[in-house]
Formats: sequence, C-alpha cells, structure tokens
Amino acid sequence: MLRRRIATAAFAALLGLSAAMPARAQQPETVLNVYNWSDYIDPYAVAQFQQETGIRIRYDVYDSLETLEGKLSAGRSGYDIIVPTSEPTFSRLARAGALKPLDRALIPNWGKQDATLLRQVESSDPGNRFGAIYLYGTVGLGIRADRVRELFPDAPTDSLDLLMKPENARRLARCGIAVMDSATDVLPSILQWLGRDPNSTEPRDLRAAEDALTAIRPHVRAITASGNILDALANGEYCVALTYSGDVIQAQARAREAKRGVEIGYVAPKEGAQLWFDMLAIPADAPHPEAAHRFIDFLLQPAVMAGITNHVRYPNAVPEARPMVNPAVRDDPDVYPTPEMLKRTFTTAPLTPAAERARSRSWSRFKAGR
Ligand code: N2P
Repeated sequence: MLRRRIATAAFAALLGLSAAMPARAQQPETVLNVYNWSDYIDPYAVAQFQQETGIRIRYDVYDSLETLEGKLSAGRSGYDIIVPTSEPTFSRLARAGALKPLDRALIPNWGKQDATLLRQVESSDPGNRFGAIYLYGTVGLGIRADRVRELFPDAPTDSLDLLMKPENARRLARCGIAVMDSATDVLPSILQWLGRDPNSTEPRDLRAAEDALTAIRPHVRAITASGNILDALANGEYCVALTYSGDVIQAQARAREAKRGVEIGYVAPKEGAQLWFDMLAIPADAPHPEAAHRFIDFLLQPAVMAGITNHVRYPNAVPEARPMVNPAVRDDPDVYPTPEMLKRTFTTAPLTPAAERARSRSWSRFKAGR
C-alpha cells in the first residue's frame, strides 16, 4: 500500500515536471484560475498542487471585498476559485445564484473541517452548500509598539480609542495612521466602538460612524488597500493601522526578520472585534469546476493547511492541522483567538442594497475628507 502511494506520488511528480515536454504539449493543459486575497497562501501549496495534479494555476489577487465584488458582478470573471468573506460577499453571491453548489463527493477531505465553525457559517450559507472554510480572523489595530511607547507612553493600546479619539489620533499622526480602504470591513468596527449595532442600517447610526471617522480624517495618512498596509507596516511606516489580524502578524514577522528595530503588535479591540470567515467557493460559471473541487480538497488536507497558516498567520478550520502548525504561531492568541477573546467578537449580517449604498457613500465622503 505504502509503496503504491509512493509510486503514485512519484508518477504525479513526473507529470508535473513533464509539463513542458512536447508529448504533453499537444494535449490541452488544464488550468485553474484562482482569485484570492493578497498574501494569503503558502506558495509551496500552489507548487505542490501543480506538481501532484498537472493542473496549472493562474493566480490573481485582490485586497478588498469591494474589488472582488466589482470583478464578480460584471459576470464571466473566468475564475474557478474565489475566496469571499462569509458576510456580506459570500452570502450575497450564494443568494444571487453566482456560486456553484459544491459536490461533496469530489471533496473527500470535507469532513476535516471543524463542525462547530461550519455550523457558525451556516447563518451565511444554510447547509454549507456553497463554501468550505479557508481561513478566519478579526479586524483590529496594528501598532508600531516601539514608536508608540516613545511618543505616547500611556496610550490606550487595547482599544479603538487609540485610533478613534481625535486627541489620540492627533498625537500619533506624525508617525503615521492608516485605515484599510473598505467600507464593508471597517464601518462595523466603528459602529461597535460607538456602542451601536455593528449591523445597523439606521441612517443616524451610519451618520455617527461617519462623523467619528471624519473627526480623525485630518490625522489619517493613508486610506489604502490592505495589501499596501501590510507592506508599509512591516517597513515601520505607520504607528497605527486598522486592518486584518493576520496581515499585522505577517508584518510583525517580516519586521522581526529585517532586524531594524521595528516592533509591531496586534490588538483585537476590547470593545469587540469583527470576526470573519473567508470561504473557498466556485463561481457558477467557472470554466474548470472539477479542477476547482480538486483544489478545495487539496487545501483541506491538514498538512497543507498547517503550511498555509504557518506562512500567512491566519488560523484555519481544520483541527488536525493544529499540531502541525509551528508552536510560535499556534500558541499566539492573536492568530488563534482564545475562547475568551472569541466571546468579545461580533459577526456581521447582510445589508439591504440601499444600506450598502448608503455605507459606501458615507465611506467616499470620509475618504475625500468632506
Ligand atoms: C489577506 C487578507 C485576508 C483577510 N491579506 C480578509 N478577510
């Protein structure tokens, strides 16, 4: 049995390596078009999949839900795999008929996923028909600890007060404040900080969030894509950035490697952090649905998932992967939140199209500083 497995692996490797040989070039090559968040996979996993299956991956990235939705809503995206967040994008695409129901017979590793987490995403996808859980995380603050200690020794570093109270933002402005450019993934945290319902569609709540953001606007250096924030944080360009948890922890790891004294920390705000799940999904018009199922199945293998978490510093939903994750990553509560931290998180709900439009108009005004 073992020998056969080895022989099969060797054969698959051979297929992968022989992709450029003329004999194979005559056969149409299978391609898998993946559209994923930036800085969100272990390149080794991509290489391994290609080598094992002979399927070539064409990989594109986005760094906000707005960009993903823009691409998908135009139709005929040509993608086979997308990774939308459970709310609002994934649930909306599922309801709109834009996703293909997953064929579990083609995903033998489906059962590797944590049943409790799967139940949790059922509020976005009853019956878990359209998505497997890829990774999850929170929205919070990346803090350049070495500089904030100097500039503002008694800074409230456990709270969104650090960013959202104008007197604090003013003190930190010259060392750089950034906010990721996404109404969808920022406004709920601001509403929560204000003590309002993060899913509120009430105009007065939205107005309050916009006013709070507008009040700190003069002190914000950049409202930019999350991918840009990751790079700049790692280089020490910002003191405070509102962005996704694992992006901060990746920046922290890069800064440590660079050994230039840049010290980055992550904080899930004590007022309550937004918890999100990113889902592996197949667009309804995907040109290569079989290869897409194969890719999802491949990713759900514990060893592959562990490699991804090690690389991108976001937790996965495969419990068997956990012992294979590096202890420094596995035991970091900023990566895998503790049960107490999870109690202080909130999830978002879908908005009506009108509420969604109101949020995006409000966001544009904040960006323009008006
Ligand atoms: C990866 C960011 C993905 C998290 N750079 C957003 N859900």
